[in-house]
Amino acid sequence: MVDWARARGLDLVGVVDPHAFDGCQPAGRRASDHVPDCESIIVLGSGGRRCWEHLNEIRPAEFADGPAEGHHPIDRWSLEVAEELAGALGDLADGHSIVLPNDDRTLNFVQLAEMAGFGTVSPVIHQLLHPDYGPWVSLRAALLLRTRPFAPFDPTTAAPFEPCHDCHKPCLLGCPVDAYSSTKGPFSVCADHRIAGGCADGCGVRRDCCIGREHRYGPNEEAFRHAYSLYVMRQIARGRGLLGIVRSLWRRR
Ligand code: B12
Repeated sequence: MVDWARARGLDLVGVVDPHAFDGCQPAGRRASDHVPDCESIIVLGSGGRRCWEHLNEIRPAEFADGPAEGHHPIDRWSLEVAEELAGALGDLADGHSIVLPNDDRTLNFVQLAEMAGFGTVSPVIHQLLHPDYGPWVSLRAALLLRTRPFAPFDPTTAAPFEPCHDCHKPCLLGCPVDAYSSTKGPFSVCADHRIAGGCADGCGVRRDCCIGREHRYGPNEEAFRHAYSLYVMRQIARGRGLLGIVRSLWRRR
């Protein structure tokens, strides 16, 4: 399954026990809200530049413009790959559901990724840090199954990875408005700054993390992804709220 997904640009694949995941999620954000008798969650993601390069090779026209309403080619691709995987699983995927990170009823993908064994959620910047890719990880889709074709990731078998423990935290200095130290929370501070034109080409916090710097997205990818989050921030600031935006992006084909 890993080689199969890798050939499609999604090189991070893991399996999560939905009972363990649901046990730490609020009502409305659980796997069982999508598939009541869910028995496994297959999580797909990408690290570094692989997914972007793959998509630009096979579908260059889709990246000619920046992000816009109803246009997120990476989400569309992720949905296609997850659907193909469900198809390949045949009867084992009967009654499945696919959840994307930008869906209106999404799941907490950062938590899912940690439970899938992709890395550790930073206690400093709250992003998932992969041992090689650091924060240059994008979480792409979750395939929820009513069967258990693969064993879920078992954290007791993995080597400990505590990336921020002894770090001098240069990431925090990468933010010109000190968003991660603000009592207002990172988003309002970050959003105010970015909507005013700050940090126009990328996130300094991500760039300054000690891990995975060689896997930083290329300029076009970084600009595209960063423009997407600015687009969402602007919509939130205009009062449309998160739900309205993600709903408008849903199942964009
Ligand atoms: C909505 C959203 C946003 C919104 C948040 C709006 C808000 N707070 O109201 C905006 C557009 C601002 C945003 C920005 C960014 N985001 Co964002 N975001 C999401 C998304 C799609 C949904 C979050 C959600 O509903 N979670 C489910 C609920 C139950 O969990 P929650 O903890 O209550 O959700 C909150 C947090 O997830 C938080 N959040 C969202 N993004 C990020 C990023 C960081 C670093 C942190 C600390 C928190 C955070 O906002 C949510 C709503 O309040 C997730 C994907 C996902 N489904 O998890 C990506 C996701 C969490 N974001 C991600 C990233 C990378 C970013 C940016 C760094 C992108 C960028 N280059 O600008 C910025 C960081 C901004 C900052 N200052 O820290 C990645 C994290 C990857 C990783 N390695 O951990 C994710 C997983 C997307 C992905 N497909 O990989 N994001």
